[in-house]
Amino acid sequence: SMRQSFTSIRAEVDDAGVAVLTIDRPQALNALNATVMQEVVSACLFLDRNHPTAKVIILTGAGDKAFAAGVDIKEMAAVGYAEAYTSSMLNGWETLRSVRKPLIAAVNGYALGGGCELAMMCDIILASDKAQFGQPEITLGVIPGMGGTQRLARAVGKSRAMEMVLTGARVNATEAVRMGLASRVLPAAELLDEARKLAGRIAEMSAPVVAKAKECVLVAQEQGLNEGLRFEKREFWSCFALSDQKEGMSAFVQKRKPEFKHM
Ligand code: CO8
Repeated sequence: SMRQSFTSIRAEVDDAGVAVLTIDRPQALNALNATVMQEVVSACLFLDRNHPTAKVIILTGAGDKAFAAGVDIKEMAAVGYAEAYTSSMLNGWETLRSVRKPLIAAVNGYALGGGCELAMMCDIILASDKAQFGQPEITLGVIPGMGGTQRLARAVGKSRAMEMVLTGARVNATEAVRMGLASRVLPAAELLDEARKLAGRIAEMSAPVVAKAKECVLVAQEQGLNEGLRFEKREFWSCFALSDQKEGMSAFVQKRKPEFKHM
């Protein structure tokens, strides 16, 4: 349960159905060590599957400097190839792909390397005016290993992704929004409140319909147009099997606010 004690993240769920997970290693700029990975993944899976009142998950970093300054370099430095390969190093993060509830990254500072990749695994990125995004792996003699070469290229296009991945150059929040990597820049002091507002608006919608909409947009990133359109149409039709579709449409006809039962 969420009562399990975490050592490297904080977790809370509010009455509006918004869960906030905070990576809590500010002294290491929230570097993603094995414990952080295990705790973020297990908290997300728990919230997704066993916590019906949590509707949206916000991921952020403790302190005012970093979302996450990457995978923990001190933990990774001495790993050999055989160990990295046989232990499927960093593969645990891939589990986040199975989370049906929306994930919002509230990027409050550095999102570098694995931190940038973790933000890109989320469905929406909100950036504070202090946010800095980058894939500095090349400067460490490695390449991005948590989806950076793939998701960054899809998010910002080949040429800009190449520049970032081949040089390690960082982009600030304004540039990130201009490139399409993040949705909005917010003053640092307002970032979490705005993320909660956004999450709260989504939390009012029908949870199964939100999950369908999320899955369809992800298919647009992962598959071709023909498959995507076919997938979308089936998901669209399937909404008519839900009581929330009847509620949403009859509320419109009756000129009242819908009250979704999330089923
Ligand atoms: N890992 C471990 N510790 C870190 C990390 C990190 N990624 N980032 C920062 N820290 C630590 C620092 O070592 C320092 O600790 P200490 O006080 O013990 O020396 C503390 O956090 C504070 O950092 P700085 O003193 O460096 O703070 P500055 O404000 O001077 O600089 C920077 C901030 C620019 C963010 C700087 O810390 C930095 O460059 N960090 C590393 C960024 C980076 O290269 N990230 C990518 C890591 S690699 C990765 O994420 C993916 C690898 C994928 C491989 C796939 C294999 C399968």
